[in-house]
Parts: sequence; C-alpha cells; structure tokens
Amino acid sequence: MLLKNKTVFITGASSGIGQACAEVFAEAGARLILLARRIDRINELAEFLKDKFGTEAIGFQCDVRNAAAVFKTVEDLPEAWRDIDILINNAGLSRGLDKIQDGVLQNWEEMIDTNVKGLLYVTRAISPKMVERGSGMIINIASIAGREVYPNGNVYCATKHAARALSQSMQIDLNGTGIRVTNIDPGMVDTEFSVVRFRGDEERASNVYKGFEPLHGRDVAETALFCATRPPHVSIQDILVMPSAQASATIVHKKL
Ligand code: NDP
Ligand code: 8X3
Repeated sequence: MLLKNKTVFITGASSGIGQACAEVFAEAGARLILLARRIDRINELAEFLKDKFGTEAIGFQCDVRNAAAVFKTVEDLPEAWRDIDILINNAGLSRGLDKIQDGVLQNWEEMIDTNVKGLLYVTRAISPKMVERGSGMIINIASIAGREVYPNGNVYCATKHAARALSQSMQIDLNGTGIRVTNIDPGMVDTEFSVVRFRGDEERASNVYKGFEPLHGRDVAETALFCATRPPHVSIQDILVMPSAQASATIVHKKL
C-alpha cells in the first residue's frame, strides 16, 4: 500500500497502458481519477477496481483535445478530489503510417492535437495546484518514437519528440517547486495502439506483434509505479523500456 490515499489522475485510462496504470496504482492503494472518451469502459474499470481492491475511483468522459472540457473537468472536481498527487499523461494515439508526401492532414491534426496539445492542456490545468501545494509528480508517457524516427512514422514521431521536449521543459520550469517529472519511453506495447493506427484493421495490427513478445501494458504501468514510489529526494527523469526482442525503433528480432 505504498500509495495509500494518494490521488492519481490518469488520462487515456480506457485501454492499454492507461488501464494497466489504473490497475497497478489501485493495487498500490491509490485513489483514482480516470479520463477517456469511452466513459462506459471507464465506469466498468472503476467498478472492477472497487470490487477487487476497494479502490475509490471517479471517472470522466473527456476529450483531451478540447481545452475547455479539460479545464472544466479539473475545475469541477469534487472538493475531496482536488489535491492531485500524481498526473499520468498517457492519452495518445497514432493514425496511419504514410510517407510524408502522402500524409493525411486529418491524421496529422489528430495526433498533434492529442499527443502534444492534449498533454499540454491537462498539465496546464493540473500543475498550478501542485505548485501551490509544493508537491506532486507528473509522468509523461512518450515513446521510443520520441528518441528515433522510423519510416513513415513522421508526424507520430514528431509528436513524441515534442512530448520528450516537454518533459525536459517541465523538469526545468518546475525545478524547486517540489514537483517531480518523469518521462517514460516504451518500445512496442501490445495494446489497441496498432488497431487505432490502422483504423480497426485487426489483422494488420496483430501482424505488428507477431514473432516476438512485445511489452504488455502492465510492464509500462509497473515502471511508472516504480518511479512514483521512490523517496521524495529521488526523481527518475527518463526511462527507456523495451521488449527484450527490440533493439531500436526499427530493429526487432522476430521468429516468424
Ligand atoms: P491504446 O489505444 O490502447 O490506449 C490509448 C488511450 O488513449 C485510450 O484510453 C484512449 O481512450 C485514450 N485517448 C486517445 N485519444 C484521446 C483523446 N482525444 N482524449 C482522451 N483520451 C484519449 O494505446 P496505448 O495504451 O498503447 O497508448 C497509450 C500511450 O502510450 C499513448 O500516448 C501512446 O502514444 C503511447 N505509447 C504506446 C506504445 C505502444 O506500442 N502501444 C509505445 C510507446 C508509447 P478513448 O479512445 O476512450 O478516448
Ligand atoms: C509506439 C511505438 O514503435 O510504433 O509509440 O512508435 S512505435
């Protein structure tokens, strides 16, 4: 119960890494604020965690691309939920895998609006109160795609390079405020990520993870939990976590 009574705010908790974070942080005793657009899934998850761990959790339907909705969600939090100890900026997505010259503008907008502007809106809404209280932690889920680019990854990689730059900026700007900032860069994780990237093409998505064992959402969530449970004088600023079979963004040892 390392995080007993700590309040953790997780974006993109309806699936994959965000959902796994909810489970792992619940197991560690935290109370949870869960956000996503698919509120039915958030409500089911909150019920499940209440039954399994006795977790106190509240959920909100919120599109992180909508600044007004993000600020309203945070401003309207019930009194007992306003002191957020840990923010996990996880909501994000990829759309398409096209050469830059063939790029689909709508896909570009969606990735930039979610992965960069969404992360910024949520951070802007939550961080001032952390500064006021003199404590808090922000965990940004970026990606190996924030350190390397790969063929046709162009705009997705650019958004994750931006997320990485923002983690570093937050570390500098929040220095001395009592807020720790952690950047986590996962390699390939078997979530709904590729199904979303390929707009529901399950076969194409499952081929991405064939022939090796990718990370699971829980592997990333446990990494986040490790960072969140260090003593206050320790800040894990930056972590790269890869499947053992993956050496770089493009080199994966597959046995097909
Ligand atoms: P999933 O597709 O399984 O989960 C993505 C989550 O983000 C969902 O809960 C989704 O909820 C939420 N989300 C997407 N858009 C929005 C939005 N506009 N507003 C609110 N929530 C949103 O993928 P992952 O779990 O893999 O992705 C989580 C993060 O991890 C992303 O930032 C991704 O870039 C990153 N990542 C993933 C890797 C991978 O290989 N899977 C590797 C490295 C990083 P809903 O649709 O209900 O709104
Ligand atoms: C998701 C992992 O390798 O598809 O960030 O970019 S990858």
